[in-house]
Amino acid sequence: FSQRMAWFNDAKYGMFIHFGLYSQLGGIYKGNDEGRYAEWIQGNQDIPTEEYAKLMDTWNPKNFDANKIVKLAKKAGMKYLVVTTKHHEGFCLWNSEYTDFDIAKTPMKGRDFIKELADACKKEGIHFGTYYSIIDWHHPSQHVTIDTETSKRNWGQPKMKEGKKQEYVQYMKNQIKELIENYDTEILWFDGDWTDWWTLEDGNDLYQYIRELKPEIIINNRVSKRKIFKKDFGTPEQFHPDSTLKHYWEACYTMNDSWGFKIKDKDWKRAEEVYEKLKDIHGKGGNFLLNVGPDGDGKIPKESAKILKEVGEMLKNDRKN
Ligand code: FUL
Repeated sequence: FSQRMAWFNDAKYGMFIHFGLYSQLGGIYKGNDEGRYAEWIQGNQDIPTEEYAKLMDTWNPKNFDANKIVKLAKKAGMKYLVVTTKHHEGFCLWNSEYTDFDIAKTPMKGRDFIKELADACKKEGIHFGTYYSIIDWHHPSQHVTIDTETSKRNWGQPKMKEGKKQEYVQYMKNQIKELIENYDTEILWFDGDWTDWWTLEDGNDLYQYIRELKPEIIINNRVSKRKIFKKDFGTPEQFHPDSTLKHYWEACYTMNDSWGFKIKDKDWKRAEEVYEKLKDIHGKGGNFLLNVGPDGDGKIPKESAKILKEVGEMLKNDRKN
């Protein structure tokens, strides 16, 4: 186990990328800017799935430049990258054989952002990882019900339709196999484990399935119930432990307040603050996964790029001294 984890433990600092259909909205839908996380806009603003899916027609991030992004990560001193291949919205950034809700059915057809990133990483010597959400607001197996207390639809807890779970688990397995076989992903970073219908046993089973497909892959603890499951690494989010832990862990943080690109969010952390966090996390034995949210055009916000480069400079100076 520790051998398998060695590169990850040495890598210490990585880039998280949140990108999807939501990126073109920048947190504003039909003039409404409600909601903290821009990648949650469908849920925050209760947009019906069919209506939301129309965003595919206008999704045209033609300036998405994987080489540029990976070079920026490298310059920032990062050693690995994790990209949202499918967030809660269910849209796939790669050309998947198992769904039409993917990049191949948008104006970007002919391109495959996961392939582009995987190739760019290989070229630059950056380790490549993939985020994959267990909850899926688009897949027909799941539906969002009305919460009796609030009378609002509960997007955080989609329900599994009767008799549909096996079909969906197979869908996940098929897609994960694609990510492993076609893109050679080195980390599977799951999310959405909190949903009621996903059990510890389901998580263990999926973990075993992946381990057999690619023995050396690294899988985060959200593959199962994160509160109980700690393999291969823990995933504190927007906080980190104040001492060392017995298991591997990686703290993920946003650079402003949202993961997905959000026009109105100007609450950028200062480079010094990011640097301090990084030092603190590393001192406690953790990894640091720092997020960027490319905009609707596919570009990394200039504020993020600036912070990343500044922190990169500070790290370079550390090495000199
Ligand atoms: C959370 C998600 O709900 C957020 O949108 C984000 O992806 C964060 C890293 O994980 O659970």
